[in-house]
Amino acid sequence: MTEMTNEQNDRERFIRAYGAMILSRTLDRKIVTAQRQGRVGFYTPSMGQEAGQIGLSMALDKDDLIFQYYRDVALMIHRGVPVESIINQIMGNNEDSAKGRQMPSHFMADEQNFMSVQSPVATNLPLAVGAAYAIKYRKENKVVVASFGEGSSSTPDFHAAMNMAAVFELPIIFFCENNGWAISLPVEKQTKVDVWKKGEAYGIKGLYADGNNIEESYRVAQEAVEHARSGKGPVIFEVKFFRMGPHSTSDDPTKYQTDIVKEGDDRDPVVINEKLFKENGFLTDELIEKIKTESTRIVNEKFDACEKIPGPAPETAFQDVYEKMPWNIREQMEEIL
Ligand SMILES: Cc1ncc(C[n+]2csc(CCOP(=O)(O)OP(=O)(O)O)c2C)c(N)n1
Repeated sequence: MTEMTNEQNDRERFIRAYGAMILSRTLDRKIVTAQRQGRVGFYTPSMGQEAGQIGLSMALDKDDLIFQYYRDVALMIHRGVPVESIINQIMGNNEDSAKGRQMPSHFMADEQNFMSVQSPVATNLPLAVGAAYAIKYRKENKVVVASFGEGSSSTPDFHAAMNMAAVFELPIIFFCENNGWAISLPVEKQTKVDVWKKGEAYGIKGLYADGNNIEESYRVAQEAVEHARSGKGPVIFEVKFFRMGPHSTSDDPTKYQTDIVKEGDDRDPVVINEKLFKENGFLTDELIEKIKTESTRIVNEKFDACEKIPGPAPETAFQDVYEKMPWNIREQMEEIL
């Protein structure tokens, strides 16, 4: 009986994971197409990185804090960030929680504990360490996740954050999303060793998973989260997968990349996980079709609705910084309004 229930729970958990992957993929494709049509300005696609992100998300609790980077759309979707809040941010319209003051792809989501993405790469890592310090100081039962690409491990911030997290034995998971490229720089020119192995130099537990495999990423993520939550200190958890899109919509990877994984290839995580989930009985062809059709409907409807929302009013550019607006800022505001 218990076994049946566990099996059912597993099935539901993995169907939900697959659903998040398809919704994220559908949204990604839609935004890139819309950018090409001139309907949005810029985007950093997350295509190819869904499975590893979702595996981690499955192991986290609602109250955990995420200092994410710009390519974490699947992680956001799986944690329950509404599709429209992602689209509103990309469009910088009046419903965007940052009121269009951030570049597209610089998401935040208060309710699901996502901090705001920062443009300079890896600057989220020391901030995440600070949050983990606060959690330990207050004896809260939360963990912090700080995500970044393998290229970002070449920054001073990465090393400072790793060292400080280790010394103070903080509840943080450094989540390295290795997609093989930092814009046009391949990973071989970035680092001589796997990023997770760098944990050893700091006294941090290092873990690795195949980021194309939801089940494996989830299993290893559980170990990472358990370690950090139980007071054993930080973890560096690396997943590897392929960057299937360009670095951003301003990039043309065909200028420097010969082997590009396309949708439907056998290295596409959607194809890989569909096969695995069909083999173990989690998914059927009918269910796959239903999930894909529903995702397309949701994304198209939400996109059209978000496009009708007007841009933020000019005075919003002056709000949310000062409790009492200084006279010189007020003067500037009055000049343009
Ligand atoms: C400190 C800093 N240096 C350079 C850049 C320009 N830049 C933006 S994204 C990027 C590549 C980052 O690669 P990686 O960390 O591997 O993540 P990916 O984009 O591949 O997911 C670079 C160099 C930046 N934003 N910040």
